[in-house]
Amino acid sequence: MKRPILIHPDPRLKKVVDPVTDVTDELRKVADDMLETMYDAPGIGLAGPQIGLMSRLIVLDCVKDENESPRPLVMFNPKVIAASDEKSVYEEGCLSIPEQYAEVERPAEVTVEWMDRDGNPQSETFDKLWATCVQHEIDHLDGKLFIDYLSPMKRQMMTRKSQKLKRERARA
Ligand code: K1U
Ligand code: ZN
Repeated sequence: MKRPILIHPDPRLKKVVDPVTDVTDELRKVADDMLETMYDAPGIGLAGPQIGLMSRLIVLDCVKDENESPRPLVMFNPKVIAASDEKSVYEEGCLSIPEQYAEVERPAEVTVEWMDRDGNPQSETFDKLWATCVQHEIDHLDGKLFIDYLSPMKRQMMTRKSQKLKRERARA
């Protein structure tokens, strides 16, 4: 089932959300709904708070090539345990700030630990778009948006545009 995506500004997108203590069937169903919502959007990642779930759950799949098999990842309590000194810059977007993009600099490689959908611990080192996306999604769990890396003026401009779009969508 697809879930509605919250649009910035929304107080739920600014909260640090709670760890998951138990991977229940209910949470597995939410993760499946999040993947469906992400693929439909379309997007390459989605975090719990974006659908109003105030728990540390993210999903991502950065395979863009249609000839490659999809690689949906479900991460409960994801945590960056190591980050490279080397940085990379990507033009980021956010499904909660539609139609707006900006370059953000982040560590080029990160090692992430998480719990998978069976409750088993996992870890992997990500690079390129995967590294950017997993950091963007973990930021959502800490109430941080990609516009928080920009100048106050750019952030305000993008917030105003998003507010306008949100109002228009509510009226439609
Ligand atoms: O968290 C989100 O809001 C999802 C966001 C993730 C993201 C994008 C770019 C850099 C870092 C993180 C998106 O998926 S925005 C949409 C998007 O980037 C995209 C859409 C279709 C095809 C490919 C990418
Ligand atoms: Zn986002």
